Amino acid sequence: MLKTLTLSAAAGALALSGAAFAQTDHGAETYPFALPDLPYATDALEPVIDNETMEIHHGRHHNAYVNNLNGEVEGDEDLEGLTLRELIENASERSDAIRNNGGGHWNHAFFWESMTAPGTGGEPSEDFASAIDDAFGSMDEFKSEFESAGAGQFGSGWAWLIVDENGDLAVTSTPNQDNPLMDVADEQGTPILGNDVWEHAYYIGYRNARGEYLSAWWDVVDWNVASERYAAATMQD
Ligand code: MN3
Repeated sequence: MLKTLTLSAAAGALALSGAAFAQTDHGAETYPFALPDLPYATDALEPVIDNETMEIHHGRHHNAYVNNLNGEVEGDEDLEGLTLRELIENASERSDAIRNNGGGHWNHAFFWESMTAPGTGGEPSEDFASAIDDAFGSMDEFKSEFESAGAGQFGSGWAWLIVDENGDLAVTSTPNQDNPLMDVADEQGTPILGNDVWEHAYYIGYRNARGEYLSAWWDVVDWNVASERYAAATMQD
């Protein structure tokens, strides 16, 4: 039985000096994987996302992905030596359990850091804002395309803003716990923002109204984090 959930995830910490937030490279994490603390209180995102949803989503759903992933990796010397990113990016070569639970762990760790209390998320950087205008025409058109991707994802999955292989911004979606880092994704790239459109992400507050959740979600997006991710993604290219 694994009792390592409180183990520090500091191995994956990426120090960004001068930044007002603590962005973490969860892909650098290795076995045994650990549930990261939320970067805010469970009620911090109200009224957009309610306290009960956050408690269950983080404490039960995300925790289950972490536990299940550890259970799958434990005892396999080849897998135990891989980072989370290495485990998921070659998803086509992994078991469904690694793909689903590894993706679930990465996606949720990324998701929590994509959000902040309403009204505190700042604005996109100049570079990021102009890239959004170039790719989509305007911020409003970007939001509309992202919401459509989330609403149009049949069943459970995620809506994403990515930097694609050409260094351009693009909107895409993935089923289940897949993400654009995976070789199985229709459109691959570096995630900048991701929104969880599984019913467990919104059903208490919004019931079946996924579209209302998607349009309300912008109020809790952390544009400072997204801008830093955009800068890092385009610096590497
Ligand atoms: Mn979820």
